[in-house]
Amino acid sequence: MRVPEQPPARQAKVELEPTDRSGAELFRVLRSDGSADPATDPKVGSKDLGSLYRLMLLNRALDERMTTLQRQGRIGFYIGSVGEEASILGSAFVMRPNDWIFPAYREHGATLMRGMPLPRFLANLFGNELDPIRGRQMPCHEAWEPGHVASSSSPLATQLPHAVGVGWAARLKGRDDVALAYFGDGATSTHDFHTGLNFAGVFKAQTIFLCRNNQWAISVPLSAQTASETLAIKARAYGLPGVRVDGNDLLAVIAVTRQAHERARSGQGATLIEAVTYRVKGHSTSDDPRAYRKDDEVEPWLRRDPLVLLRQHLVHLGVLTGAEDETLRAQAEEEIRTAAAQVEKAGPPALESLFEDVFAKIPWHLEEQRAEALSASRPTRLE
Ligand SMILES: Cc1ncc(C[n+]2csc(CCOP(=O)(O)OP(=O)(O)O)c2C)c(N)n1
Ligand SMILES: [Mg+2]
Repeated sequence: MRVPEQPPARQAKVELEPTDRSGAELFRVLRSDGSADPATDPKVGSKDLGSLYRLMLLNRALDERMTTLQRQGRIGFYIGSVGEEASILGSAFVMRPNDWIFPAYREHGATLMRGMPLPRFLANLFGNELDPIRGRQMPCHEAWEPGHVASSSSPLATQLPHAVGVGWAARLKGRDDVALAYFGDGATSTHDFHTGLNFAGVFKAQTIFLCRNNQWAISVPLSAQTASETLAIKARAYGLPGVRVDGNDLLAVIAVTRQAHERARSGQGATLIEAVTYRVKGHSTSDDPRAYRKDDEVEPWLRRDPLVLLRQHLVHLGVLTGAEDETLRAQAEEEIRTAAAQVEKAGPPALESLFEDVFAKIPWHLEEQRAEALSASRPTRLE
Protein backbone atom coordinates (compact mmCIF):
# COMPACT_ATOMS: atom_id res chain seq x y z
CA MET A 1 0.00 0.00 0.00
CA ARG A 2 1.28 3.46 -0.87
CA VAL A 3 1.19 5.92 2.01
CA PRO A 4 -0.16 9.26 0.71
CA GLU A 5 2.36 12.10 0.97
CA GLN A 6 1.75 14.34 3.95
CA PRO A 7 2.01 18.12 3.65
CA PRO A 8 4.85 19.41 5.82
CA ALA A 9 3.77 20.37 9.33
CA ARG A 10 3.03 24.05 9.84
CA GLN A 11 5.05 25.67 12.60
CA ALA A 12 2.47 27.31 14.90
CA LYS A 13 3.17 30.88 16.05
CA VAL A 14 2.76 31.60 19.76
CA GLU A 15 2.77 35.01 21.47
CA LEU A 16 5.61 35.05 24.02
CA GLU A 17 6.31 37.20 27.05
CA PRO A 18 9.02 39.80 26.27
CA THR A 19 11.61 38.06 28.52
CA ASP A 20 11.06 34.64 26.98
CA ARG A 21 13.94 33.40 24.79
CA SER A 22 12.24 30.34 23.33
CA GLY A 23 10.74 32.12 20.30
CA ALA A 24 12.04 32.21 16.76
CA GLU A 25 14.70 34.88 17.42
CA LEU A 26 18.21 33.50 17.94
CA PHE A 27 20.49 34.59 20.76
CA ARG A 28 23.81 35.63 19.19
CA VAL A 29 27.10 37.17 20.29
CA LEU A 30 29.35 37.09 17.21
CA ARG A 31 28.70 39.78 14.61
CA SER A 32 29.38 39.56 10.89
CA ASP A 33 32.67 41.52 11.18
CA GLY A 34 34.02 38.98 13.68
CA SER A 35 33.51 41.21 16.73
CA ALA A 36 31.53 40.17 19.81
CA ASP A 37 28.44 42.12 20.83
CA PRO A 38 29.56 43.80 24.10
CA ALA A 39 26.04 43.50 25.52
CA THR A 40 26.06 39.69 25.38
CA ASP A 41 29.79 38.75 25.21
CA PRO A 42 30.58 36.05 27.82
CA LYS A 43 34.16 37.46 27.89
CA VAL A 44 36.13 34.25 27.53
CA GLY A 45 39.88 34.89 27.85
CA SER A 46 42.05 34.59 24.73
CA LYS A 47 43.94 31.60 26.17
CA ASP A 48 40.68 29.65 26.55
CA LEU A 49 39.51 30.79 23.13
CA GLY A 50 42.77 29.49 21.66
CA SER A 51 42.29 26.10 23.35
CA LEU A 52 38.71 25.91 22.12
CA TYR A 53 39.79 26.72 18.57
CA ARG A 54 42.51 24.05 18.66
CA LEU A 55 40.03 21.49 19.96
CA MET A 56 37.56 22.47 17.24
CA LEU A 57 40.27 21.93 14.64
CA LEU A 58 41.13 18.57 16.20
CA ASN A 59 37.47 17.55 16.23
CA ARG A 60 37.17 18.47 12.52
CA ALA A 61 40.38 16.65 11.63
CA LEU A 62 39.14 13.60 13.55
CA ASP A 63 35.86 13.55 11.61
CA GLU A 64 37.61 13.91 8.27
CA ARG A 65 40.26 11.27 8.96
CA MET A 66 37.85 8.72 10.42
CA THR A 67 35.49 9.12 7.46
CA THR A 68 38.42 8.35 5.16
CA LEU A 69 39.43 5.31 7.24
CA GLN A 70 35.85 4.03 7.11
CA ARG A 71 35.76 4.45 3.32
CA GLN A 72 39.03 2.51 3.12
CA GLY A 73 37.53 -0.31 5.19
CA ARG A 74 39.92 0.25 8.09
CA ILE A 75 37.18 1.05 10.63
CA GLY A 76 33.58 -0.09 10.37
CA PHE A 77 31.53 2.99 11.21
CA TYR A 78 31.83 6.65 12.12
CA ILE A 79 29.43 9.39 13.19
CA GLY A 80 30.74 12.93 13.39
CA SER A 81 29.76 16.50 14.19
CA VAL A 82 30.92 18.63 11.24
CA GLY A 83 29.16 22.01 11.58
CA GLU A 84 27.89 21.27 15.09
CA GLU A 85 31.16 21.70 16.98
CA ALA A 86 30.33 25.06 18.59
CA SER A 87 27.16 23.78 20.22
CA ILE A 88 29.06 20.79 21.62
CA LEU A 89 32.33 22.41 22.68
CA GLY A 90 30.78 25.67 23.90
CA SER A 91 28.40 23.91 26.27
CA ALA A 92 30.95 21.36 27.51
CA PHE A 93 33.40 24.21 28.19
CA VAL A 94 31.07 25.59 30.89
CA MET A 95 31.00 22.33 32.84
CA ARG A 96 33.26 21.89 35.91
CA PRO A 97 35.08 18.64 36.72
CA ASN A 98 32.40 17.57 39.23
CA ASP A 99 29.62 17.99 36.66
CA TRP A 100 28.42 15.12 34.46
CA ILE A 101 27.96 14.83 30.72
CA PHE A 102 25.43 12.51 29.08
CA PRO A 103 26.22 12.42 25.36
CA ALA A 104 24.12 11.20 22.49
CA TYR A 105 26.63 9.93 19.89
CA ARG A 106 28.18 12.99 18.20
CA GLU A 107 29.82 14.63 21.19
CA HIS A 108 33.35 13.22 20.82
CA GLY A 109 34.76 16.75 21.10
CA ALA A 110 33.20 17.08 24.56
CA THR A 111 34.63 13.71 25.63
CA LEU A 112 38.12 14.72 24.49
CA MET A 113 37.74 18.03 26.30
CA ARG A 114 36.95 16.06 29.47
CA GLY A 115 40.32 14.36 29.16
CA MET A 116 39.71 11.07 27.37
CA PRO A 117 43.06 10.23 25.75
CA LEU A 118 42.80 10.28 21.95
CA PRO A 119 44.36 6.78 21.50
CA ARG A 120 41.81 5.34 23.91
CA PHE A 121 38.99 6.96 21.92
CA LEU A 122 40.43 5.61 18.68
CA ALA A 123 40.82 2.11 20.13
CA ASN A 124 37.03 1.93 20.41
CA LEU A 125 36.79 2.62 16.66
CA PHE A 126 39.25 -0.10 15.75
CA GLY A 127 37.84 -2.46 18.41
CA ASN A 128 41.28 -4.00 18.79
CA GLU A 129 43.25 -5.29 21.76
CA LEU A 130 43.92 -1.72 22.95
CA ASP A 131 40.19 -1.22 23.43
CA PRO A 132 39.39 -1.95 27.11
CA ILE A 133 36.02 -3.39 26.08
CA ARG A 134 37.61 -5.39 23.25
CA GLY A 135 35.40 -4.27 20.41
CA ARG A 136 32.13 -5.17 22.05
CA GLN A 137 30.68 -1.67 22.04
CA MET A 138 29.53 -0.05 18.81
CA PRO A 139 32.23 2.17 17.23
CA CYS A 140 31.91 5.84 18.19
CA HIS A 141 30.21 4.98 21.47
CA GLU A 142 32.81 6.07 23.95
CA ALA A 143 32.50 6.46 27.71
CA TRP A 144 34.97 8.23 29.97
CA GLU A 145 34.11 7.81 33.61
CA PRO A 146 37.23 9.65 34.95
CA GLY A 147 35.96 12.76 33.13
CA HIS A 148 32.35 12.15 34.20
CA VAL A 149 31.22 11.31 30.66
CA ALA A 150 28.53 8.64 30.69
CA SER A 151 28.35 6.05 27.91
CA SER A 152 27.08 7.39 24.58
CA SER A 153 23.43 6.64 23.94
CA SER A 154 22.23 5.18 20.66
CA PRO A 155 18.62 4.70 21.71
CA LEU A 156 17.34 8.23 21.29
CA ALA A 157 16.86 10.31 24.46
CA THR A 158 17.34 7.50 26.98
CA GLN A 159 20.18 9.60 28.38
CA LEU A 160 17.76 12.37 29.39
CA PRO A 161 16.16 10.56 32.35
CA HIS A 162 19.68 9.45 33.38
CA ALA A 163 20.88 13.06 33.42
CA VAL A 164 17.75 14.06 35.32
CA GLY A 165 18.50 11.35 37.89
CA VAL A 166 22.00 12.72 38.45
CA GLY A 167 20.70 16.30 38.55
CA TRP A 168 17.99 15.33 41.03
CA ALA A 169 20.38 13.32 43.21
CA ALA A 170 22.68 16.35 43.40
CA ARG A 171 19.78 18.44 44.63
CA LEU A 172 18.74 15.83 47.24
CA LYS A 173 22.32 15.60 48.51
CA GLY A 174 22.71 19.37 48.68
CA ARG A 175 25.57 19.31 46.14
CA ASP A 176 26.05 21.77 43.32
CA ASP A 177 26.82 19.17 40.61
CA VAL A 178 25.12 19.74 37.27
CA ALA A 179 24.27 17.16 34.57
CA LEU A 180 24.35 18.16 30.90
CA ALA A 181 22.42 15.98 28.44
CA TYR A 182 22.92 16.22 24.66
CA PHE A 183 20.37 15.10 22.08
CA GLY A 184 19.06 15.98 18.65
CA ASP A 185 15.89 17.49 17.20
CA GLY A 186 14.55 14.02 16.39
CA ALA A 187 14.94 12.95 20.01
CA THR A 188 12.37 15.58 21.06
CA SER A 189 9.66 13.29 19.63
CA THR A 190 10.40 10.52 22.12
CA HIS A 191 8.71 9.63 25.39
CA ASP A 192 12.04 9.94 27.23
CA PHE A 193 12.21 13.62 26.22
CA HIS A 194 8.80 14.13 27.84
CA THR A 195 9.64 12.02 30.89
CA GLY A 196 12.96 13.76 31.41
CA LEU A 197 11.73 17.33 31.06
CA ASN A 198 8.58 16.69 33.06
CA PHE A 199 10.46 15.13 35.96
CA ALA A 200 13.11 17.84 35.86
CA GLY A 201 10.40 20.51 35.98
CA VAL A 202 8.56 19.01 38.94
CA PHE A 203 11.65 18.10 41.00
CA LYS A 204 13.91 20.99 39.93
CA ALA A 205 16.68 18.66 38.79
CA GLN A 206 20.08 20.31 38.32
CA THR A 207 20.12 19.42 34.66
CA ILE A 208 20.76 21.18 31.36
CA PHE A 209 19.06 19.83 28.24
CA LEU A 210 21.14 20.73 25.18
CA CYS A 211 19.23 19.99 22.01
CA ARG A 212 21.38 20.17 18.88
CA ASN A 213 18.75 21.14 16.37
CA ASN A 214 20.71 20.18 13.26
CA GLN A 215 17.53 20.23 11.14
CA TRP A 216 17.57 16.52 10.29
CA ALA A 217 16.92 13.19 12.00
CA ILE A 218 18.64 10.94 9.46
CA SER A 219 16.29 11.64 6.47
CA VAL A 220 13.43 13.26 8.42
CA PRO A 221 13.44 17.08 8.19
CA LEU A 222 12.44 19.24 11.15
CA SER A 223 9.18 20.22 9.40
CA ALA A 224 8.06 16.58 9.56
CA GLN A 225 9.30 16.17 13.13
CA THR A 226 7.15 18.78 14.87
CA ALA A 227 4.47 21.42 14.28
CA SER A 228 5.90 23.47 17.15
CA GLU A 229 7.21 26.95 16.25
CA THR A 230 10.54 26.14 17.89
CA LEU A 231 11.94 23.30 19.99
CA ALA A 232 12.90 25.60 22.86
CA ILE A 233 9.26 26.60 23.29
CA LYS A 234 8.45 23.05 24.37
CA ALA A 235 10.13 23.90 27.69
CA ARG A 236 7.18 26.11 28.66
CA ALA A 237 4.81 23.18 29.03
CA TYR A 238 7.17 21.62 31.58
CA GLY A 239 7.60 24.83 33.59
CA LEU A 240 11.20 25.30 32.43
CA PRO A 241 12.90 28.19 30.66
CA GLY A 242 13.65 27.53 27.01
CA VAL A 243 16.43 29.35 25.17
CA ARG A 244 17.01 29.40 21.42
CA VAL A 245 20.59 30.11 20.52
CA ASP A 246 22.71 30.25 17.38
CA GLY A 247 24.42 26.88 17.75
CA ASN A 248 27.24 27.89 15.40
CA ASP A 249 28.22 30.87 17.55
CA LEU A 250 30.57 29.46 20.18
CA LEU A 251 30.35 32.53 22.40
CA ALA A 252 26.54 32.56 22.32
CA VAL A 253 26.44 28.89 23.32
CA ILE A 254 28.84 29.57 26.19
CA ALA A 255 26.77 32.55 27.37
CA VAL A 256 23.44 30.70 27.49
CA THR A 257 24.96 27.51 28.95
CA ARG A 258 26.54 29.58 31.73
CA GLN A 259 23.15 30.97 32.66
CA ALA A 260 21.59 27.51 32.61
CA HIS A 261 24.50 26.20 34.70
CA GLU A 262 24.11 28.98 37.24
CA ARG A 263 20.38 28.28 37.47
CA ALA A 264 20.95 24.55 37.97
CA ARG A 265 23.74 24.79 40.54
CA SER A 266 21.87 27.36 42.60
CA GLY A 267 18.85 25.06 42.89
CA GLN A 268 16.53 26.90 40.49
CA GLY A 269 16.18 23.87 38.24
CA ALA A 270 16.67 22.79 34.66
CA THR A 271 16.81 24.67 31.34
CA LEU A 272 16.17 23.55 27.78
CA ILE A 273 18.61 25.02 25.27
CA GLU A 274 17.88 24.68 21.56
CA ALA A 275 21.15 25.17 19.69
CA VAL A 276 20.16 25.89 16.10
CA THR A 277 22.77 24.38 13.83
CA TYR A 278 23.09 22.11 10.81
CA ARG A 279 24.27 18.58 10.09
CA VAL A 280 26.60 19.35 7.19
CA LYS A 281 27.46 15.70 6.40
CA GLY A 282 25.37 12.54 6.27
CA HIS A 283 23.88 11.14 9.46
CA SER A 284 26.81 8.72 9.69
CA THR A 285 29.15 6.93 7.30
CA SER A 286 26.20 4.60 6.59
CA ASP A 287 24.12 7.43 5.11
CA ASP A 288 24.13 9.35 1.81
CA PRO A 289 22.15 12.59 2.27
CA ARG A 290 22.00 13.21 -1.50
CA ALA A 291 19.15 10.69 -1.49
CA TYR A 292 16.87 13.11 0.37
CA ARG A 293 18.21 16.69 0.34
CA LYS A 294 19.65 19.13 -2.16
CA ASP A 295 23.19 20.48 -1.96
CA ASP A 296 21.93 24.07 -2.19
CA GLU A 297 20.31 23.61 1.21
CA VAL A 298 23.76 22.93 2.69
CA GLU A 299 25.61 25.80 1.04
CA PRO A 300 24.35 28.74 3.22
CA TRP A 301 25.32 26.80 6.35
CA LEU A 302 28.89 26.39 5.14
CA ARG A 303 29.24 30.17 5.30
CA ARG A 304 28.20 29.98 8.96
CA ASP A 305 30.60 27.15 9.74
CA PRO A 306 31.43 27.44 13.47
CA LEU A 307 35.14 27.08 12.70
CA VAL A 308 34.99 29.98 10.25
CA LEU A 309 33.05 32.17 12.71
CA LEU A 310 35.48 31.49 15.54
CA ARG A 311 38.51 32.05 13.30
CA GLN A 312 37.07 35.40 12.19
CA HIS A 313 36.67 36.37 15.84
CA LEU A 314 40.23 35.37 16.74
CA VAL A 315 41.57 37.31 13.76
CA HIS A 316 39.42 40.29 14.78
CA LEU A 317 40.89 40.10 18.30
CA GLY A 318 44.37 40.07 16.79
CA VAL A 319 45.32 36.74 18.41
CA LEU A 320 45.49 34.63 15.22
CA THR A 321 47.15 35.22 11.86
CA GLY A 322 46.60 33.28 8.65
CA ALA A 323 50.02 31.63 8.94
CA GLU A 324 49.41 30.56 12.54
CA ASP A 325 46.06 29.16 11.49
CA GLU A 326 47.72 27.02 8.81
CA THR A 327 50.17 25.67 11.38
CA LEU A 328 47.41 24.84 13.87
CA ARG A 329 45.42 23.00 11.19
CA ALA A 330 48.44 20.99 10.11
CA GLN A 331 49.18 20.14 13.77
CA ALA A 332 45.62 18.92 14.35
CA GLU A 333 45.69 16.73 11.24
CA GLU A 334 49.09 15.34 12.19
CA GLU A 335 47.98 14.55 15.74
CA ILE A 336 45.02 12.53 14.47
CA ARG A 337 46.99 10.82 11.74
CA THR A 338 49.82 9.77 14.08
CA ALA A 339 47.52 8.56 16.86
CA ALA A 340 45.34 6.57 14.43
CA ALA A 341 48.36 4.97 12.76
CA GLN A 342 49.70 3.96 16.17
CA VAL A 343 46.42 2.47 17.42
CA GLU A 344 45.79 0.68 14.13
CA LYS A 345 48.99 -1.32 14.59
CA ALA A 346 47.53 -3.27 17.52
CA GLY A 347 46.23 -6.73 16.85
CA PRO A 348 42.63 -7.88 17.22
CA PRO A 349 41.40 -9.05 20.64
CA ALA A 350 42.55 -12.56 21.57
CA LEU A 351 40.09 -15.25 20.51
CA GLU A 352 39.93 -16.38 24.14
CA SER A 353 38.45 -13.01 25.12
CA LEU A 354 35.16 -14.10 23.52
CA PHE A 355 34.55 -16.21 26.61
CA GLU A 356 35.51 -13.61 29.22
CA ASP A 357 33.86 -10.74 31.08
CA VAL A 358 30.34 -12.18 31.24
CA PHE A 359 30.43 -14.85 33.95
CA ALA A 360 32.54 -14.66 37.14
CA LYS A 361 32.97 -18.42 36.77
CA ILE A 362 32.77 -19.67 33.20
CA PRO A 363 30.02 -22.33 32.94
CA TRP A 364 30.92 -25.86 31.73
CA HIS A 365 29.39 -25.51 28.27
CA LEU A 366 31.43 -22.34 27.57
CA GLU A 367 34.54 -24.06 28.94
CA GLU A 368 33.96 -26.79 26.35
CA GLN A 369 33.46 -24.29 23.56
CA ARG A 370 36.56 -22.38 24.62
CA ALA A 371 38.66 -25.52 24.56
CA GLU A 372 37.37 -26.37 21.11
CA ALA A 373 37.95 -22.82 19.82
CA LEU A 374 41.50 -22.80 21.14
CA SER A 375 42.37 -26.24 19.79
CA ALA A 376 45.32 -26.28 17.40
CA SER A 377 43.12 -26.70 14.31
CA ARG A 378 41.50 -23.31 14.86
CA PRO A 379 42.82 -19.78 14.33
CA THR A 380 43.79 -18.15 17.63
CA ARG A 381 42.84 -14.67 16.58
CA LEU A 382 39.52 -13.10 15.64
CA GLU A 383 39.85 -11.97 12.04
C1 LIG B 1 14.35 5.24 20.27
C2 LIG B 1 15.03 5.22 18.93
N1 LIG B 1 14.30 5.34 17.81
C3 LIG B 1 14.91 5.34 16.60
C4 LIG B 1 16.27 5.22 16.49
C5 LIG B 1 16.98 5.21 15.14
N2 LIG B 1 17.69 6.47 14.96
C6 LIG B 1 19.02 6.54 15.19
S1 LIG B 1 19.61 8.08 14.99
C7 LIG B 1 18.11 8.67 14.53
C8 LIG B 1 17.91 10.12 14.18
C9 LIG B 1 18.12 11.02 15.34
O1 LIG B 1 18.02 12.34 14.95
P1 LIG B 1 18.28 13.50 15.96
O2 LIG B 1 17.65 13.21 17.28
O3 LIG B 1 17.86 14.76 15.30
O4 LIG B 1 19.86 13.46 16.20
P2 LIG B 1 21.03 13.69 15.14
O5 LIG B 1 21.40 12.34 14.63
O6 LIG B 1 20.50 14.57 14.07
O7 LIG B 1 22.14 14.28 15.90
C10 LIG B 1 17.14 7.65 14.56
C11 LIG B 1 15.71 7.83 14.20
C12 LIG B 1 16.99 5.08 17.69
N3 LIG B 1 18.32 4.99 17.70
N4 LIG B 1 16.36 5.12 18.89
MG1 LIG C 1 19.01 16.02 14.17
